[in-house]
Amino acid sequence: MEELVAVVLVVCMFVISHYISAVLNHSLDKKIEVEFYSFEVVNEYDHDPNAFTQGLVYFGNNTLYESTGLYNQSSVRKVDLETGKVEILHKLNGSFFGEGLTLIGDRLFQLTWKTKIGFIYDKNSLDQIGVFENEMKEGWGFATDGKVIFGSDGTSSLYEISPQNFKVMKRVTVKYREQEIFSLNELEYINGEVWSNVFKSDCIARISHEDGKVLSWILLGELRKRLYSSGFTNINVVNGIAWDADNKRVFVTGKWWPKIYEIKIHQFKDEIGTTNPFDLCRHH
Ligand SMILES: [Ca+2]
Repeated sequence: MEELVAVVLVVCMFVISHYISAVLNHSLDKKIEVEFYSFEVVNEYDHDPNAFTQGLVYFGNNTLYESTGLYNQSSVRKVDLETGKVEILHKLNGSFFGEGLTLIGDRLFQLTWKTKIGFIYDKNSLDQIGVFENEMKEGWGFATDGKVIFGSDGTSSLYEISPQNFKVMKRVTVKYREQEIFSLNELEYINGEVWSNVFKSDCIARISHEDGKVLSWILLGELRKRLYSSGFTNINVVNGIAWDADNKRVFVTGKWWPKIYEIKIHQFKDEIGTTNPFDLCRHH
């Protein structure tokens, strides 16, 4: 009888140890599923500290286009990257709150926050040459791959919008694992991914626009902390991503930030994959 008990015990231990190792392997798989990136600052440039940045686009020749928000203060502007000088500024009517901005060909498309009205400008003069109606709930972020416009409206939706008639052609729900990611804000299309600032967080979500899956996170909290510790205590949230495709440069800034940063990102090497990204991204 004792022998039987011993055999049963051995079998049980064998089964349990296999079960534990299967669970561990499973969580190990999950660990490498999501990637996290830190960054280094390659260059920093002056940025108008009164610009409540809502949209940032790189054009070429060190030229940026920027959309700024707040009622009675909204604008679209052409900015020299290296000096921070605002070369052309078009003020919006005070009842409009400027939001996302994107450039297709010679035309800039700017969202406004709650009106569902957007404006079209000539990129050279910033003269307003048209208006469009936006079907999203609100206007938050805009970006393009040159064919479609990607849009965000502060929810967990990422939209594909026709640049011809501004109809929504596709909508995906953005999720990290099974959790919806809300407050998608300023956007940029980079190497097939849509990068999105997440409002009131210090992170950029790198999103697959095919299915809305968050592929990885870039943690920018140190940038904001760096500005705070340099005495810039009036700054608002991280917002603004621009991409120089020719020279592979990423630029980021924030609302009322006195600087625009060119960053290079680095994948985390340590075992951080099981950490909740919301702890890492929280606006401290
Ligand atoms: Ca952008």
